[in-house]
Amino acid sequence: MSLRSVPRRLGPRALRRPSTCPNASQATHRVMPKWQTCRNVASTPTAEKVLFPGALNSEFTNTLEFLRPSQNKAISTFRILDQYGQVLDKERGLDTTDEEALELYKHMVCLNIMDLIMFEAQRQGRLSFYMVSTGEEGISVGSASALNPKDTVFCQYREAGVFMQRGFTLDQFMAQLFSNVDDFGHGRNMPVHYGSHELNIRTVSSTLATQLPHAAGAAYALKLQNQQNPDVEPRIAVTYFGEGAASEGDFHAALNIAATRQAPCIFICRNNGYAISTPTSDQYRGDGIASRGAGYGMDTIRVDGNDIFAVRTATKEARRLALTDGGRPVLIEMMAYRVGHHSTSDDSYAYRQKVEVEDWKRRDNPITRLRKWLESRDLWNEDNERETRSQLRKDVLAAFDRGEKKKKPKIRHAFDDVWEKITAEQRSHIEELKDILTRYPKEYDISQYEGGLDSLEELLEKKK
Ligand SMILES: Cc1ncc(C[n+]2csc(CCOP(=O)(O)OP(=O)(O)O)c2C)c(N)n1
Ligand SMILES: [Mg+2]
Repeated sequence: MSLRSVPRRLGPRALRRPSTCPNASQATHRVMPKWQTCRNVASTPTAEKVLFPGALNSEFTNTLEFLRPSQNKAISTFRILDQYGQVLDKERGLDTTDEEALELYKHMVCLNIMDLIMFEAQRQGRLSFYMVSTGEEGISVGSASALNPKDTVFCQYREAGVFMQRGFTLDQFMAQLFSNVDDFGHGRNMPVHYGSHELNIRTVSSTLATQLPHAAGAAYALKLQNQQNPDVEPRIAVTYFGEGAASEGDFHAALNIAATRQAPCIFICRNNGYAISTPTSDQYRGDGIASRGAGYGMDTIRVDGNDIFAVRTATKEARRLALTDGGRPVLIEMMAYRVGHHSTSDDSYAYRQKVEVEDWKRRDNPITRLRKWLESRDLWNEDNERETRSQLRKDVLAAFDRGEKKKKPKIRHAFDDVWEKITAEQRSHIEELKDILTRYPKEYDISQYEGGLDSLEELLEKKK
């Protein structure tokens, strides 16, 4: 999806052309919303509407009135199920079959079990780091289930459910978490930085919000591709981020470029109330993150993240909107509460009351809400719950065992994939590393690395 893959006709010159002018490339702007077209006049004596280029649809007024967002009604939160798992609008019904609901439920439970096991395993010193999704399983699993598997996804780090729903296996999770020989990243990332080329999910990056401009750019490239290949099923880009990440400059740059370029991108914010120890009350004064979508001229909705049906329906509709009129971005703010600690490096009771967390655990969460719905339809009962949990626990532990036992990736991967041929500087680093590893065998147990020291030899030979 680099610019180089865009044909000349739609190349950099077309990208630079302002999209608001009628003479802009026909190919890139076949369908234009009316309000975007250029005005050739600054004003007319009888004009009722502002004709300044910066605010095209504003009417004149002689009332001196400031916008006071604090006096507006807060943006509503869309839900389909109430807290007791009952469908609120019986006529509207559901767009999820019983089989799909059961599959979603099992994925959420599996994720929850994996989280419990891996969190404990980190405490035992068996892996270096972990992050749980507790309380947010419905957002990741539900939204992923409403996308096309070919849509390209850019995650933050608390969306293991997206990977699980798309088919990332327990062995693949474990390979990344234990940095073993099967890890797609060759052990070069810290745990929970999953990625899968096959599943169209770009690798997680620690640097907050960098995934947002990446997604906006990918969406713009997809817009061009969708237009060039009308016979191929159109695709969109989707990105996930926390409300804390929305305080980064990259958030604003991404939303703005996606809006001005009308790129088919869904921005999914998981608003879980905290950015590590910073509560939302210290992060912003406005109405959550949804109000910002409106500011960027974007279709926006706020959704109850504890209601997986609402998450699915909103995501499906967002996808439809994202592909309407040649493309447009959509923002979804999914409301949740971060039940777990931020990560295994955090103790959240240092900055929030335990009772607050216990209260949320009891009050509402996506797993119990769906379970209540399943039970009300006789699709689930206590026996199913016990058997499923026991089986999933066995599956996770078996994958854990396999993953932990496997060898580590070749040491040479520490130097691979940077330059085509190793540089003189890299060569000296490799030789120095080899020397240290040879001299201090007690400190560095290289037997656990595939190929031991030979892989460094291999690299020095191959890349001459
Ligand atoms: C650019 C950058 N700044 C700071 C951090 C440190 N950091 C890691 S996670 C995090 C909080 C993010 O909160 P949020 O986006 O709400 O996601 P959540 O953890 O709640 O899912 C911070 C500040 C970072 N990784 N990158
Ligand atoms: Mg957060």
